[in-house]
Amino acid sequence: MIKNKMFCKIVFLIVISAITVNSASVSDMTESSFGRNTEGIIAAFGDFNSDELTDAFVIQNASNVEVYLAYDKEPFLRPSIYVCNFSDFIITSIVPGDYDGDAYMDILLTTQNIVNGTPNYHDVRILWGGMPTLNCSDALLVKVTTFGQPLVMDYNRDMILDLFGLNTDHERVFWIFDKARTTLEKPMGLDTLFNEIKLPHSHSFLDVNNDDAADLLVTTTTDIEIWLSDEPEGFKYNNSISLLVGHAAMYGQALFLDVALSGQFFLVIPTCYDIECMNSTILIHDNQQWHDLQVDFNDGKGTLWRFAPPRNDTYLDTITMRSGDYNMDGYPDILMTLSPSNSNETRVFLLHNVPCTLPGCKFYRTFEVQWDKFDSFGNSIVMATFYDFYMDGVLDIIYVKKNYTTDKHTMHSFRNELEYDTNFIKVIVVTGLTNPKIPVINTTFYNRKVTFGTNLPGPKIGYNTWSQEGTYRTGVCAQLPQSAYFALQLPYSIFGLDRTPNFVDSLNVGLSGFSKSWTQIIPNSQIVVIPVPPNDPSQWKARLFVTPSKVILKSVFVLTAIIVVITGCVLYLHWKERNDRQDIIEIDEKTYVKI
Ligand SMILES: [Ca+2]
Ligand SMILES: [Ca+2]
Ligand SMILES: [Ca+2]
Ligand SMILES: [Ca+2]
Repeated sequence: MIKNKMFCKIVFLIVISAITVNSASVSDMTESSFGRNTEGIIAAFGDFNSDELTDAFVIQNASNVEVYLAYDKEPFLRPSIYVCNFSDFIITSIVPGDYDGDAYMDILLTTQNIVNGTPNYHDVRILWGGMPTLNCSDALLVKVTTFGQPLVMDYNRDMILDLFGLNTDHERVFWIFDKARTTLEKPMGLDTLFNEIKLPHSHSFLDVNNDDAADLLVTTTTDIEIWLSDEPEGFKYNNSISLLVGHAAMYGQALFLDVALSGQFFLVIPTCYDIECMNSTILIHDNQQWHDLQVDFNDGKGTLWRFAPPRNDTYLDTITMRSGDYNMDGYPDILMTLSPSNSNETRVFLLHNVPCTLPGCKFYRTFEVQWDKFDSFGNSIVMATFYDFYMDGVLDIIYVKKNYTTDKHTMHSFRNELEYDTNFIKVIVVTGLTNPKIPVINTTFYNRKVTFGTNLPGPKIGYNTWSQEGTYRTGVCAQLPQSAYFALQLPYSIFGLDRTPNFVDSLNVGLSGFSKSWTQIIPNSQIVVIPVPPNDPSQWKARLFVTPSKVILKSVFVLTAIIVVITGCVLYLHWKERNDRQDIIEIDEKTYVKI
């Protein structure tokens, strides 16, 4: 009997140790993300084939566009049949979205001619979606030509995406698309009264005055103009935030972030006080005045770092912060490309959003550079951005490395392994457009008839909740407020809820001047909000996909393993006992015979 118990114990220990080993793995996940197809640069994200998995749009050899479809198994991003190779122009940016209102995602390309191309002039071409393959000849037609890349937004709240930018005469205009695939150019007007647009610009499309309609924020060389949306069509100039603070020499791309987890957007902008960025900092506007976040760029090993000074190179032509909540505490962190002060080498770093505790703090949060976190990436990294490979609400990282000898770029990825289990909600607001021609498709989660539509810029998504300790928490995110110059924003919002396993009290979505709240949201769920019809929020729907958290999955696994082991032990002991009894009976019989 003792022997049997020992046997069971050993089996049990083996099972437990197998589970523990299984949970420890390597952080570099390039192979499991891209397989061998690493060449190219990431240009945008969007669910091209309507299967709820966010696909990536990749530019290869400067002139080819390829959709890397997302899968729930390795490799997570794979090249697809959606590919076009062009020869007479280079692709400067990609913005996926629905530009003809047929519910299928189209691919907007901005391009420059290889021969006679002029810097800053971009031709806009659209590859229409909904075909079994891409019809590459769609791109022969130049829809419009813009000075600087256009901002993708929705001018007239019809869910068909439109553009804002400068035309070839350098006038501010909107280009409005319709179901007939025609383009209407509408001037913004009053050009002469305003400052010159900064290029590369960081225009944004998000609601800043809390009326649930996305406003237009225009970046000029000296300020940020706020144009409010107060009617179904168009924008009215309201005020400007001056950028003239402390004699800065150069500004990077502006971002609007809920930096302090207060349910309010703050304008954050990377700034250099000299053209070599030797004195770099991040400024925040608290809606009254500017504050220097006093980010420490000294790595503690004797090197002073700076923002990579803009140069004529992919991803490096402007200073860009890409935001995402890396440690799931609710506060948005940022990824940035930095250079040491003594060379032009570039590397990427995570800047953690932390409380500001120094005596000189003017604002209650700041960013702290994590110097060692991405040591494994090595040098010549030109860009890093967030992407959720495992669809578990934890943001992993895609980074791009440049080989300066071959002039080629390769894509790599890094798995974000949090040591603790955190909770999140992931929200995507789609256009809600439908098309009767769309057949039944097999999705990851279930079979359904229609797509819910595609990437939508402009919605405001917020939540309110009480933590277990009784503290109030509120957060807000803008969906796809920027799309030009490799902003690489994800089409969904992830709210890190830290370790709060409670229901989220309310989730609010604001769009086109209307809003709706949903209450008692289960954490660790992905919510698809379908705002149909846009002007009647009582009919808006939220579809919920629950992602079991790592702890629950592990518990289920451990429980199953224990049950298997115990059942095995019971069966073995039962068999053993029957055998032993048989022996006793036989012995008894022999003994009886002898007697
Ligand atoms: Ca997809
Ligand atoms: Ca379309
Ligand atoms: Ca529109
Ligand atoms: Ca964070």
